Amino acid sequence: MSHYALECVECGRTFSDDSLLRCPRCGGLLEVALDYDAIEVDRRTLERRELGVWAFRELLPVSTDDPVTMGEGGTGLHPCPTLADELGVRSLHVKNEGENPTGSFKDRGMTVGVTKAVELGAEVVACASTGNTSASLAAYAARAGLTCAVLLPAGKVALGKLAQALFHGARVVPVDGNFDDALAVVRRLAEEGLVYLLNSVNPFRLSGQRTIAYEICRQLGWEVPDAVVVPVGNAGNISAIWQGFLDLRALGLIDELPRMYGVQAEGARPIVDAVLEGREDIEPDPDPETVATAIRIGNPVNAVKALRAIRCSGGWAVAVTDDEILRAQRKLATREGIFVEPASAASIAGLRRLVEAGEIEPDESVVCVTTGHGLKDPEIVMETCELPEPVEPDPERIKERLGLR
Ligand code: AN7
Repeated sequence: MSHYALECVECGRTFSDDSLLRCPRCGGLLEVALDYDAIEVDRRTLERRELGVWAFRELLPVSTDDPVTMGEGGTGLHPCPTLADELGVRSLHVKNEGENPTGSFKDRGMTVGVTKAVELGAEVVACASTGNTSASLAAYAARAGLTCAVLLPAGKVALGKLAQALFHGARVVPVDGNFDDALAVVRRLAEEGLVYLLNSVNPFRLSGQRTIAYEICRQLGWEVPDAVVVPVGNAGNISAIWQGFLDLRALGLIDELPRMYGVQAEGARPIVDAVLEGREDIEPDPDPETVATAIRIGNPVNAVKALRAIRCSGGWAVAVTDDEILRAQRKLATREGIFVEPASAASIAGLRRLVEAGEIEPDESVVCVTTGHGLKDPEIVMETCELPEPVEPDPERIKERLGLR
């Protein structure tokens, strides 16, 4: 007997065929449902292992001892007292996912998803992407010796991510359209059996991303923060993190659950609107736009799950402007030494709004998940930095320039 099944998030039926990417009965999304009675883990065992995705192997839906891995997870949970003070909360930690092998949280999903692809005998793996998914998949496919196909919204992917996808040898197709258009095409190719899909409709990938919650709890000594703030695009990550907390509680490793907060950009906010209007599904936005290209998504496929996570946890969703995002990005870099990409900074900008709105209270503890590294998008940063003119290597001139007299 396996320690997991695939469960339809719409009709609740369960299946044991790992090759499924939708419910064969109703077409709904599938999620990994762990059989908690079949899993034995305790805090001591987990604490003895080096932190990382595979430290939680009993909770991952694969059986191999030989995963496709590069040491993903084990990212820092950094206390940010200066920013906590400024934003008005008792404690703020940043879970910095930019520290993963390819620079984003996607690696947690890909190590599990690509391991499953190999197990299933896939030859071509594929995704649509705003950038990070393609960078991660290209790297893991290279490592596994698989052919990788990626569809990108033309002209809207940050330079670092594009360089990664190209350099790892993926077949890159820029598409005249946005992420949602590209995802629709690649889902079709998957249904025709031409590729194995590794977008966040893939339940195995999201299983790997649950380890963000597992790690936060372990790093806090099995204390659970009051609030977890997550940038939202396709809405897979916030759903996965919530499910991770549910897993740990079901296994008796934690007692409490956090409130989950989603943050979107003003120009791409279907989840925020659905939360404000109390709806259970979103109205797609055909024309999303934001400087945070990673979350420039108008029709998030995991919306139903994310809305459930936000509602069940007692959380909320907020939108932030591009200007707020860029200011938060700079603040995190200059006050705390943490360089993240714009989409990641949305969590910090969102926290400010949530505190102002009284959603998060001054005596509470908060974890913001910063999802990708600042070096992913050097161009956006250089637009606001001034590169000084060179001077001769003369100590006097240089002292003058540095203001050191
Ligand atoms: C840095 O790469 O969708 O809500 O195709 O790169 O789980 O989609 C990226 C998403 C947040 C949103 N932060 O996560 C892709 C892609 C960063 C991201 C998100 C993304 P989801």
